[in-house]
Amino acid sequence: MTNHDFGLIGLAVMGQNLVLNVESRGFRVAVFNRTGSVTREFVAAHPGKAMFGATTLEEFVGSLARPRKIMIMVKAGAAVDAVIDSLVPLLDKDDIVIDGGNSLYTDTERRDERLRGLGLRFIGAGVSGGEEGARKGPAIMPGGPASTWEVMRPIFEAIAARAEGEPCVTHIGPGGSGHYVKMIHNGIEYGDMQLICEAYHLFKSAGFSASELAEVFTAWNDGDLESYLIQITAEIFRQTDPETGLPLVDLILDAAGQKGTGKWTLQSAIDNGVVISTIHAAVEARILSSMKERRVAASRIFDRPAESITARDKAALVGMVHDALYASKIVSYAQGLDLIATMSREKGWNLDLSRIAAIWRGGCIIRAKFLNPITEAYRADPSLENLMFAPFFRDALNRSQQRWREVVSMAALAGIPVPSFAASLAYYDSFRSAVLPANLLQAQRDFFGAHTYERTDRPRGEWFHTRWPEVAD
Ligand code: NBP
Repeated sequence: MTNHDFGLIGLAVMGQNLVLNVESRGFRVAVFNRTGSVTREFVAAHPGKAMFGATTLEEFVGSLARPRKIMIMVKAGAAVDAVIDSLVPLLDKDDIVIDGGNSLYTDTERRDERLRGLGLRFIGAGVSGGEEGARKGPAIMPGGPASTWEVMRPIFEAIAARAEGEPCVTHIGPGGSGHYVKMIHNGIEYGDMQLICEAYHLFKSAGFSASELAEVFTAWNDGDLESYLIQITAEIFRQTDPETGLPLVDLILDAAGQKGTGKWTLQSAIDNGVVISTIHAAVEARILSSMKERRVAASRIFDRPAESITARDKAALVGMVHDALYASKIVSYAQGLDLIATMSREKGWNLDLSRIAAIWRGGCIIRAKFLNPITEAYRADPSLENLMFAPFFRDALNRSQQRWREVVSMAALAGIPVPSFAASLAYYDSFRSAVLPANLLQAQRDFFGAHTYERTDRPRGEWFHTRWPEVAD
């Protein structure tokens, strides 16, 4: 049979669920996996589906209608190149290869250039939503030529999640922009998760039980923090360990893992001169958490503060932490979107931040009510310089800032690390400060390196140097 509409290579958790999703929308699919037993078992486990399990790559390619539409869903990195290398000799002009994994956007640009040179078409598509999203409807962030997007559009729109009636997929932009936006999505996800963990840490230190925590997060999920991550956090607090009957969360080791998209986001921010301190703190919090043995040893050596968090009024503490979390979340998104906007200008991608925020409203891990006002803010002003300037978020920050400060200072006094709350607050305070101490910094630079400085009493762009006194060593 040579009439399959869509082919997928890589039948691990994402590939399996994604291809079942595609099939369920009425497309005939062909699948292939490097380890053949995986293909056989997968096809056998889903009888009655319009699905062909190929035993060789040649058979797989031969089973697809032209132009072929082949999605690669394998481990990011060398595996993607290995699959492309073996596919290329089997393909015909205008066939479409889609990399749906979490590839680094620079790899996507390299692959795009190579395949274009061979007369093939390439799409680098970020897919978010994990296993469940892949099966029921992910958010999809495809980058590549608009004409190739148009060919893929019916399949992508059919399988994507929907929010407010619209499919959670849009043509992000050219080249590696789809994977870039997915990378920043993951960075923002790191920030959201860490902020929730910091709120949890404060509540736990104040003596909240797992069932009280479940109630707090359930209530939050009815308000302006409504989101998938808040929802699953409430569920996590409800889960007990079948063996011990204890809350499962208390039995899980506090050493976090990470795969790389957070680190790539930081590297891009540094390359572009954009501050994403909330996400930075979140990535570093995972690194510090992973040093479990060192932390245990240090906990025996270093003094802890005399103060602890005592919540005589638990409801008041919940309200304060809510505001600190909400304000920090605004800062985190402002930073992440600033990075996307900066990169868009740098690369000439012409990205539409309103559309990007709109497709994140469904299917993906960071889906949240919060993305509605972000979508609106960029729709109202596509050239919005920073999300914090949008009236909705400006007012929310002004309303929250006092309690946000109280939470960060309370945590500092009790010795509870809240790196992302604190980094967000420091960013906010720097951002809203008309005057910062960088005058002294410029003086220091001029002193030791003749780097020159501008003056407050002269127009910008005029540079001065002072002959500073010599200092003895
Ligand atoms: P994995 O990232 O665990 O990759 C496993 C798949 O890659 C298997 O099908 C494996 O085949 C194949 N593979 C490897 Br490894 N090396 C290969 C090679 N040299 N040639 C051909 N195939 C090779 O799978 P996943 O968790 O489903 O993720 C797939 C992609 O989606 C990744 O880029 C991931 O970052 C991204 N993603 C994952 C999630 C998630 O929640 N898991 C969410 C969003 C995006 P084998 O069976 O022969 O070993």
